[in-house]
Amino acid sequence: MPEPATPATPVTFPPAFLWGAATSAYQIEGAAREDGRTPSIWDTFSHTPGKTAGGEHGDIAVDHYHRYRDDVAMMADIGLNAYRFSVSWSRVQPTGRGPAVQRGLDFYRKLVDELLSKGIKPAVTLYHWDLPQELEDAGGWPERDTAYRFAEYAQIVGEALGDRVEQWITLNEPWCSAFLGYASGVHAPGRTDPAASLKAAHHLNLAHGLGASALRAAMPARNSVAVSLNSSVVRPLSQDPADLAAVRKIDDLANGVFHGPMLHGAYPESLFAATESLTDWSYVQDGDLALINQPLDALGLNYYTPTLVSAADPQAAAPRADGHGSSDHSPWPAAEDVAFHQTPGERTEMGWTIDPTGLHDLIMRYTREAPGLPLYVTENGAAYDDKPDPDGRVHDPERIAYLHGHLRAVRRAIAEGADVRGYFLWSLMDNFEWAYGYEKRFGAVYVDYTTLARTPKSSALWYGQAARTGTLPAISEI
Ligand code: IFM
Repeated sequence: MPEPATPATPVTFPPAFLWGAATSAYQIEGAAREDGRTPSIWDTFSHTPGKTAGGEHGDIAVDHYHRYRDDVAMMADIGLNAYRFSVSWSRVQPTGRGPAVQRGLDFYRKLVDELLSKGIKPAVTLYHWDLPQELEDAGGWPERDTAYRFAEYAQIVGEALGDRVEQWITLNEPWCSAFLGYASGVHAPGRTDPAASLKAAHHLNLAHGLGASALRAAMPARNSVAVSLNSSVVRPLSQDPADLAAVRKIDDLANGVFHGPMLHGAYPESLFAATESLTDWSYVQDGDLALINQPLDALGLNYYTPTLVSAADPQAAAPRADGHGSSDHSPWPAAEDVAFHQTPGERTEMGWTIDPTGLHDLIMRYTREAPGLPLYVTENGAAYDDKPDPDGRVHDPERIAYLHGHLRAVRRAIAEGADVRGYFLWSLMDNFEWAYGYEKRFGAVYVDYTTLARTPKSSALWYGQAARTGTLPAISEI
C-alpha cells in the first residue's frame, strides 16, 4: 500500500536530523591496482566470465579514488550534511592480515578531512562485501579465523580514523555476504553451498561483535558503533497458518539470524529447527553469543522493498520472485517449502515494488525490538533508467516521488515514537551495481560512463532542498 497522498501540512524533520547519501568502496573507487591495493573477492568475481552483466567490473568504477575532492564539493553543493562510505579492506590491509598500508589509510584520512572541511559528517562502514581475496582463499566467511582477521582490520581503521570519524558501522548487509555470496552465488565469492552460508552468517556475526569491541578499544569513547542490516519486511500472502509459518521461517533466515545474536544474544530456536537438515550449528562456540551481543550505539536499517511469501505448493516448483538475482540456487537455505511472490504495485528498474509502508513498518519493528536504540536509515533509494535531456539535465521525477514517499514514512514513524536520527539516500551517484554491472542507476547524481562527468539529477536538487530546510519540498517544487 502506498503512503497516503501528500498532505497540505509541511513534513518537517527534527533539527539535528542527518541528511546523507551512501556509497561503498568497490562500487565507486576504481584505482583497483593502485597504491598497494590487492584484489578483493569482487575483483575476482567480476573478472570471472558470466558473473556480471556485460562482464563489467570495478577497476575504474566512477574513479572516486582520484576525484574525491570534486565529489565532496558536489555533496556540499547539493546540501548534504552526512556521507556514508566504506573502506576497502584490501586497500588498507592487502593480504587481509598483518600491517596496514599507509597510502591506503591516507586516502581515507584525506577523504574524511575534505568532508569535515565542508561540514559533512562522515559515517564509515568497515565491510561492504569486499573481502580480500587471500582471506577467501583461506576459507572466506565460513572460516572462523576470518572474524578474527576482521577485528584486526577494525582496530587498524579505528586507530587511523577514530580521532575524526564519530559514526561507525561494522558490516553492511551481512545477509547479502552470507546468502548471496555462499548460497545462491549471485554475489562474490559465488559459492553455492547452503550449509556454508549458515556458517558464514555466524562468522559474520562474530566479526561484528569482535570488530565492535576492537573499534571501541581503538577509538575515543564518544564515537558511535552500529551495524547496517537489510532486514526484510516479510509479509504473508494470506492469513492461512501455512503462509504465516512461511513468514516466520523467512523472518528467521533474513532477520533473526543476525539481530537475534546481535541484539538479544541468541539465535532463534526456530532457526535451528528449520535448518537442522543442513547444519547442527556446532561451530557456535561457548562464549560466541556474548561476544556478538555487544552493546550498540545505533542500528542502521537498509530498506528497498517488502518480501511477500506463502507456503509452497508441494506439487509445483516454488516461485522465486524474491528480487535477489537469477540463480538456480536459492539464497534461502532449507526454505524449499516457501514460495516468494511479487508484491503488487509499481516497480523500480530493479523490479522491486515501491512500498514506503515497508520502511515505516521496519522502523517500528526495530523500535520494539531494540527499545532505546537510535536508528538510522543507512540505505534507501531506487534505480531508474535515467537519461540526460538534450539540454544535458537529468530529470528523475520517479526518484523524487520514491524519496518523498519513503521520507514521509520515516517522518510518520518518528511521530509514532521511533528515534530515527538520519537518512542516507542510496546512492550519492550512479555506480557499479554488483552483478548488474553499470546498467542500474541508483544515483541522485548521474554519471556519464564515457567521460565520468557527474550531473546532479533533479532528485539531488530536491533532496538537497530537503536537507537545507529540514522540510520535504513538494514533489512539483523542483
Ligand atoms: O547497491 C547496493 C548496495 O551496495 C547495498 N544495498 C543495496 C544496494 C542496491 O542494490
